[in-house]
Amino acid sequence: MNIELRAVLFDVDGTLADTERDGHRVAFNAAFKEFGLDWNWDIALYGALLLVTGGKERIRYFIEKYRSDILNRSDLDDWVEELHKAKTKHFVKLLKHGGIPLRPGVGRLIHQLREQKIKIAIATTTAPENVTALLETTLAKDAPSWFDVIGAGDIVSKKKPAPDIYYWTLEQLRLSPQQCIAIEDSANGLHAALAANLTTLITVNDYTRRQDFNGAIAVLSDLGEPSHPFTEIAGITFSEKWVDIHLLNYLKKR
Ligand code: XBP
Ligand code: MG
Repeated sequence: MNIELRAVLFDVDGTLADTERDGHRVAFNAAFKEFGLDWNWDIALYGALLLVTGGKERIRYFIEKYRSDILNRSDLDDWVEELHKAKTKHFVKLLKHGGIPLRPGVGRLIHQLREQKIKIAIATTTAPENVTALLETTLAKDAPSWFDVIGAGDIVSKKKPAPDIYYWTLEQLRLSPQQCIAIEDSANGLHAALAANLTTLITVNDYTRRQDFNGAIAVLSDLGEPSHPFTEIAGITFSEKWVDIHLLNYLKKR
């Protein structure tokens, strides 16, 4: 469909930066320790738990599956909320102290979109505090204000793979899905974006590489850099080897 690109909707975790294995997972384990719990989400277990989006929802799933004895706590909802707040504190601290870099091509594309007055938005399951910390520690102190819309966490009740966060973000942008493109890293994220009728580009990571990305316009290793070309994994092949506005417009027209 030949409608000019007006906005790019970025997922966060796994897309802007590889935040799960060495970020969120480490923060969850630090919160468990702070709460005196003997829980430890190792890399493999966390990969399985990642199929449940949302940190609070992930904790509850873990309790239901592995610690059902806790289910009869009368204050379970509040306790999970407090545990997740502690995790978010640890994640933000981790970003501010060790830092997790943007993935290849992300900073370059964001700057190019801004220069060419194409709107940029965030549509993520993660908590808003995490988005702010990631943008401030990887781009600039005022980077959150660069984004026309930041749709994050509990702003919607149904999280990915439900399309709600994409519907919400499109409504705030006052744009139709046909005027936009989504960039995601996971099958949950792809399902959410496709259900909102968005053309969706996938860049994979170690946790999502083997997932089913049927319906994506293309599946790439990352957004690429002139010095670090991307690898095509599925979908169309390109002469260009890094994602820029020209390539995004080409993808939208397919
Ligand atoms: C990935 C998620 C999030 C993070 C953890 O979000 O599912 O839950 O794993 O962050 P994205 P919270 O949509 O950016 O891929 O603990 O704040 O939920
Ligand atoms: Mg993601």
